[in-house]
Amino acid sequence: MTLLQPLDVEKIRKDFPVLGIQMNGKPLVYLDNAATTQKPLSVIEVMNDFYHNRYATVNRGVYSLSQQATDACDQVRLKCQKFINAKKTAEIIFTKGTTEGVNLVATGYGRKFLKAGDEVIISAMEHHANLVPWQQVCLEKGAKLQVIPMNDDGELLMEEFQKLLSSKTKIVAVAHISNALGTINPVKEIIRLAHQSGAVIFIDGAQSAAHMKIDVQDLDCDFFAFSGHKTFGPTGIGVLYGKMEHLEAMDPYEFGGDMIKSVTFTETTFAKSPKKFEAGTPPIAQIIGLGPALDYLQTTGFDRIASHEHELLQLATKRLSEIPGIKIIGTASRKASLVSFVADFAHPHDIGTILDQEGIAIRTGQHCAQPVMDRFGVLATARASFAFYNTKEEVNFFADSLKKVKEVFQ
Ligand code: 7TS
Repeated sequence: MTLLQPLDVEKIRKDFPVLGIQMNGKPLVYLDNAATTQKPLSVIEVMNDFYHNRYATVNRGVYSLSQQATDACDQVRLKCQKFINAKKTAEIIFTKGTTEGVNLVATGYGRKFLKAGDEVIISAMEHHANLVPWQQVCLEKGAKLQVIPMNDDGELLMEEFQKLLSSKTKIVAVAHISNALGTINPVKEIIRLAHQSGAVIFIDGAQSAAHMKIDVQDLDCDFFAFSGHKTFGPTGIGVLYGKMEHLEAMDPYEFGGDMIKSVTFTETTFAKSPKKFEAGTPPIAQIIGLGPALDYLQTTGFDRIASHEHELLQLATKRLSEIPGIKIIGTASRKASLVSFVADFAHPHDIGTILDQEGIAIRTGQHCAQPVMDRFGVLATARASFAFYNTKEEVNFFADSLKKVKEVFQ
């Protein structure tokens, strides 16, 4: 066995300028990575350079500036293909983010193929982005939305999932990792079971793509979506992967320029994927910014990222468990590096506000997962979510500051 070279976190932090700023007179401790991640210089600089020196539209111009921008975007599509090990670049669709990826499939696939009496299965821990689009298409089509329940640790009940599956099941849509609980779902098994029932399966990879190696061919999922801004890239760009056979069968999601083969006043024929799903001028600078973000993750290495983040999770879990009155919500045996918690001494919002005075950024609220809050009987939680650039010192400072919050309220 080869020993894993640990991450040089101090060196990494220098690549992320915002990590060096002060907030409320204290060094920023950024622990809201499940919401969005900070950007390395390589991303900032490539976008800056594009706007300064290379800006032009794509796909249309005969002039060199536009051709170069088109080539740069094509290169990023290729990078995305390799990043998740898709078979073809035509299976990579640029979206605004995970939310658009779900809507694109719920509309382009769900609206086209679902019929009254069909069933769609989601899980009890979905972000609203992977719940509402399916709920709405089910309402429209007279299909039934079924929900895989979870246990008190925030783990899906796989026996219940098996019971829900039937010949009526047409689509299964599940988060790879829960943003509210941190649970890593057994997606490979979920995909296998869904396929056994003849359903297609959509994986919401918003919380996984920055933390583990994704291999869509190995997973054998039909669709996989993630967001650029959660993978150290720009906002306004995301990736939807779909198996070619589905993309060919699906209807376009939006209509307009750049997605057609021919147009008359009576009819339109559409271009092939990915263009069929990318109407209008794409977010060119954001696509170009996504490239170095994925490079940064690859170069850092997912095995080293996972190992460092797991240490942060263990430390945070231990330190929080030692503070009387704090209850961690989400205690699955396989967890990503985030801790969601409530305290009997303060409301999550007060915790967030006081920690902010210490320069610590955490998210508080329902995390766009209201049914998860209902399941655990809480109105909101406080959530600290870690990335590979966070340090043990930051985790300890966060836990020490929580103790101070407790003193304020007692
Ligand atoms: N799915 C999951 C599991 C998510 O965590 C999020 C965003 C989305 C979908 C939507 O991603 P978007 O990039 O399209 O917005 N989650 C969070 C969060 O936990 N805090 O802010 C956004």
